[in-house]
Parts: sequence; C-alpha cells; structure tokens
Amino acid sequence: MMETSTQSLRSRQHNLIQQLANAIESVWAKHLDLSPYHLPSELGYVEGKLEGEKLVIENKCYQTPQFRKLHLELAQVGKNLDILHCVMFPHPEYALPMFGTDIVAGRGQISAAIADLSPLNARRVLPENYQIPLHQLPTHNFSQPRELPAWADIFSEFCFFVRPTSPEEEQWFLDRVTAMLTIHCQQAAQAIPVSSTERAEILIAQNYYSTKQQQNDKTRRVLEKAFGNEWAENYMTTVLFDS
Ligand code: BLA
Repeated sequence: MMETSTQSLRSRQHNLIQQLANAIESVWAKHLDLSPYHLPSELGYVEGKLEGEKLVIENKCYQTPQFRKLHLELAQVGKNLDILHCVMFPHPEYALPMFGTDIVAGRGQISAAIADLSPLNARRVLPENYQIPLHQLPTHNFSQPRELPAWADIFSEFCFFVRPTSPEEEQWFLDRVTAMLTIHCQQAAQAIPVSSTERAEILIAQNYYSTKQQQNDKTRRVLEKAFGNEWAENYMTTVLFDS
C-alpha cells in the first residue's frame, strides 16, 4: 500500500482520529516487534460509493510474536464521515485480551468513541496484571456517555463508550486509550505461552468476540451501501473480525 495515500487520508480526517492513529502507531513501534501482515492485496486500499459519495478505506496491518494481526483502519465517506477502527488479535498461545477501538465522526462532530481491552475467557474478566494498572488510570466525567448495544456483551468493565463534546473530552479519550494500549503492549511483551487446554478456550473466546462484532449493523450498513452485501459480509468476516 502506498504510504503517501495513507498520510493524505489521515491529514483530511477529524483531528482526534489523526492523533489516535499516530499514537497507536508510535506505541506499537515502541513496545512491539512488528513485521508486515499481508492482507489480500485488493483489500489494502479500497474505494466504493455510498449513496453517491465515495468511501475510501486504508488499512495498515502488522504481526508480532504475540499478535497474529494488528489492524489499523482509516475510512472516509465523502467529506462527512470519518472512521478509525483498530483491533489487535492475539495469538491464541497467549492469555491476552483483545484491544479494540472505534471512532466515528460526522461533519466535524464525533458521535461515537469507544475503546476496550476485552477478556478472552468464559468468565469475561481481565487478568490481575491488567486490572491493577487499569484501576489506577484517572477517570473522567464525560458529559455524554453512551449506552452499549445488545450484542456488546464481549466488553470488560473498563470499556468506555462516549460522545466527546469538547477538545478537553477528546483529549481525555486520547489519553485514556493511549494508556490502555501502553499497558496492553507492556503486558504482551512479557507474556508466556499457555497450555493447550487454555489455548482451546482462548480460541473459542476469540471466535465469540468476532461473531459478536460482526453483528454491528451500523458498520455493516456503511459497507453494504458502498460495496454491496456480499462484499460487506466478506470484509467483516475476513478483514475486520476474522477468527
Ligand atoms: C458504531 N460504527 C459505529 C457507527 C458507524 C460505524 C457508522 C455508528 C456511529 C454512532 O452510533 O454514532 C462504522 N466502524 C464503522 C465502519 C468501520 C468501523 C464502517 O470500524 C470499519 C470500516 N466497532 C469496532 C470496534 C469496536 C466497535 C473495534 O470496529 C469496539 C471495540 C464498536 N462501533 C462500536 C459500537 C458502536 C459503533 C459499540 C455503536 C453501535 C450502536 O450504538 O448500535
């Protein structure tokens, strides 16, 4: 994929999206041993039409010893809708949670900003080495917290889902996601492989996570309108949330 096109899409996106994309890449580069991850070549950079407006998607993908896929996606629909999507899929040999974040901005205003470290076990709790540092993060009173939809039973007690309404709230979101990501990369860098029984459990939990995320009709609708139902289904199950 061409670096120049990524940089130019990013520079046209909502400021918080640019900042979070830059922060994610710098935390990854600082703490992880990144190698390229090859998406099917036709899916690195894609353009479609949404109700007459152009949808542009740019993907950056890596793998590391602990993660089978790190995915950062920037998308723009016409001039009005900007999206950042990021998921880190651990190798099932490691008892690591799933980091995910999504920002949706329309006409300069962010409508949804969400981030979580989602547990990959049947009890849906994070390990202690995550709980302790996460409990120490500063908490903020966002003026517009948002309700999670019904499919979202995969998220942890640390999930936060807000509509930031000021530059100050945007900064809180950025700082908190960067801190969560840093904790995650630090823990991952020290992780040791699990037993094969535990591995099987982790695989089931990772599949469950992806199945639930595939039920997000808001994401699906945007993709279907631009690229058609079949393309959207394929993209959601192989690029966004594969198992
Ligand atoms: C919401 N996601 C949305 C919305 C849109 C998208 C348009 C509605 C915005 C709103 O309710 O204000 C669209 N998101 C996309 C598209 C892509 C994308 C097109 O990533 C990719 C091309 N979604 C994720 C991840 C999480 C997530 C990793 O991709 C969480 C870790 C969550 N997005 C999420 C949730 C909602 C959302 C919970 C709200 C859904 C709802 O309210 O029904």
